[in-house]
Amino acid sequence: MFIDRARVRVTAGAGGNGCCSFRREKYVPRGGPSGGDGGKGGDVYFVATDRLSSLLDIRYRSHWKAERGRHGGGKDQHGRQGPDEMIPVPLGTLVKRLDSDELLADLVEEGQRFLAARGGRGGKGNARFVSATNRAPRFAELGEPGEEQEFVLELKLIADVGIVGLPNAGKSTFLSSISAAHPKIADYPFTTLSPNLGIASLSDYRTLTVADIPGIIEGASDGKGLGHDFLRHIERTRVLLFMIDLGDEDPVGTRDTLENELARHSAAFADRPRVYALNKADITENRARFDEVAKDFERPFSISAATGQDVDVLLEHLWFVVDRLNQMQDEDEVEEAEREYTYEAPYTIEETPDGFRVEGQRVRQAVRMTDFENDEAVRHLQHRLKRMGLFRALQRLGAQDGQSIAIEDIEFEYRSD
Ligand SMILES: Nc1nc2c(ncn2[C@@H]2O[C@H](COP(=O)(O)OP(=O)(O)OP(=O)(O)O)[C@@H](O)[C@H]2O)c(=O)[nH]1
Ligand SMILES: [Mg+2]
Repeated sequence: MFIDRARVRVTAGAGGNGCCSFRREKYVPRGGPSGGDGGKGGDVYFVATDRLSSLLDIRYRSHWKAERGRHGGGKDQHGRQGPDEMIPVPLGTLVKRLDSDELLADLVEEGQRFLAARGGRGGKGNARFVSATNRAPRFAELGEPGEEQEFVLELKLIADVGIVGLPNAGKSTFLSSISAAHPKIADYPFTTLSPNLGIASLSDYRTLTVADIPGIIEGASDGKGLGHDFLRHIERTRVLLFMIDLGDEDPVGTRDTLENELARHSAAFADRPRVYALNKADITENRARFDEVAKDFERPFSISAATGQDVDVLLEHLWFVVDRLNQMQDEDEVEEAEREYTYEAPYTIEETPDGFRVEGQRVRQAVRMTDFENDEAVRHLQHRLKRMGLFRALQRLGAQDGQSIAIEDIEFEYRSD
């Protein structure tokens, strides 16, 4: 089964809790704090691999989780980091945000990764909170929860050559004659229901990846036949191979139909080089028509996908066109633009009917890592928020004593002291 769209939920590992403990040693009357830090939770990544060719595996497993970090221990023992979780996806996978459809990543190279959810930070043990004013802190941080995200994955095959043609033109027959792929072949229209990829081997270790897609008919872009959605699989091929049956009653009309449907699907095809193959030349009547049909096409190739006749000549030409385009691209490749860093305030403050709501990664993290059962931990949180300038900012906004300050799912009262 070929699956080219899938929804997936990922949950990164939570950080381990920091430990609160004190040294107990013989002959040392009062040992200092010795609670170790929790380990960071595992991250979740999407990783592109050429071992997969569809998103089928993701369909079967739609929720992926990374392990949490271990908790810190006494005697300054730090918890182990949770291992990262790698989700393998096929080359050509687009990662989009579920709610907005925003494109986040386009994984096209073997091993390319995208950080899908970040593991939570490990909580600090009490040993880390020793200060001049507090030599024996009796609290530790909790581990931060791991991020949770939902994505839509979409696959766009990556091939050098995309074959377009009416149903029955012989597209799948051609693919099976040049590669080890075994697409279904039959003498009825719409035999191919989903794209097939094949790799053709030429001499000297040269290869071409070729995509065979379902047949296109007039009106495909209005949903006729199998529609035209599968055309996105050849959106990023280097060359379009038009496969036209030499026995076609109106080969030029067929080409115009194909052109029209391509144009209606995407403007991306407009400047893509085209190569024309007139197929089924093994049939005697077809061979007799070749000269007449050929004059309306730019440099057409006469082939027989079924017998393999002149298929190698066509392949060499395709390779030549692809290779030239690859070289041109290498020359064009500009230096990757330097990444821009924008300053982001650590939080935003929004007025609410009974006070203020504070949002931001750092404040959220601080709150989530606080053990609210422990007064000392809560005081530590207040101290951190103060250092982030939060109380001064609230004051500037006119916060009054007794007003509610909401962060994440906790609320506290504002006091101006
Ligand atoms: N004589 C002859 N028959 C061919 C040739 N190529 C394909 N055929 C036949 O044409 C019919 C259609 O071939 P397919 O390869 O399934 O055509 P397709 O373009 O993939 O068709 P769809 O998947 O339906 O779009 C089959 O019966 C093939 O055996 C050829 O070169 N010569
Ligand atoms: Mg087919």
